[in-house]
This record gives sequence, C-alpha cells and structure tokens, in this order.
Amino acid sequence: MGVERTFVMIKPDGVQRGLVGDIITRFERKGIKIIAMKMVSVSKELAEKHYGIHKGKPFFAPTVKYIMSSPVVAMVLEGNNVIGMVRTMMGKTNPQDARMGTIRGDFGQFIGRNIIHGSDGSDTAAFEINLWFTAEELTRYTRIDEKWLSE
Ligand code: D4T
Repeated sequence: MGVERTFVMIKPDGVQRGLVGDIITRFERKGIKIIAMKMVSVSKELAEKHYGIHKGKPFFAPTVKYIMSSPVVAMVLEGNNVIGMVRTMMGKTNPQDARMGTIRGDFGQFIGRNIIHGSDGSDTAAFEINLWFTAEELTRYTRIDEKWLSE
C-alpha cells in the first residue's frame, strides 16, 4: 500500500475504437489521479525498449508492430496501491480470460489486441514512467475529492 505511480497506455485499438473517454472515465471515477497524459506516435526504438523484456519471444515483433500501428495515449496515474488497482481494473492479459466489468473483459477479444497496458510492479512502473515521460511532464496537484476518498 501507500501512494504509488503507474504507467498506463491505451493501445492503438483502444484509440481507434473510441474507447479513450470510457477508459479514462473509469480511472477518474475510481478516484485515481492523472498526473501526466499525452498522445504518442510510437517510434520503433521506444516500442522495442518498452517491450524489451519480451525480446526473443514469438509475440515480440507483432506486439512492437501493433503498438506502432496508430497513436497511443500514454499516462501516469497516482494513488494508493494504484499499480495493483489498475491491473485489477484492466483484467487479465488475455481478454478471453478477463472478467466482465474489467476493461479487457468488457471490450476485448484477442490477446494481441488487448486495448490497454499498465505496469506490473513498482520497478516496471519506474522504468516505464522514465521511458515515456520527462520529469517536467509529471504534474503535482491536489484533487478536491482526495479527502473524501480515504478514511
Ligand atoms: P501489457 O504489457 O500489454 O500490459 O500486457 P501484460 O503486462 O498484461 O502482459 P505481458 O507483459 O505478458 O505481455 C505484453 C504484451 O504482449 C502481448 N502478448 C503477450 C501476446 O500477444 N501474446 C502472448 O502470448 C503474450 C504473453 C500482449 C501484451
């Protein structure tokens, strides 16, 4: 627990299918704070760094190609236990296994078109935030509902 930051990306299919507003609304209504957000046309270099851990796996090249196929929405979210909370809200990596009510469960069908990415741990979050954003792009502010979110 404690305040954490996580990197979230709405992938090309999420943008093309008009799901950006719905996805962001889910995070906002949960009380999660958006501290940075931008649209990015992903370069090969950035894509390969982001998925570097999967280099050599059969899905590496298709995943890199997919992420470069249309702009993505990149963001940094902040909140208590936000890394795990976002993973729960996204649902399992394969939308076929993701529960209804989750983003992938509600909107996806195929693992190679799974709409959204969220960091899977604190080390990955730090690496990905640093890869996608400069320190100056991370804002600091207090949301007016913050005191109503915690006990
Ligand atoms: P991302 O990174 O997209 O949030 O996914 P996850 O963190 O939930 O899952 P991952 O790192 O294991 O997979 C990265 C990315 O590769 C695609 N993929 C994955 C695929 O096309 N086939 C596969 O078998 C796997 C394991 C989907 C997500």
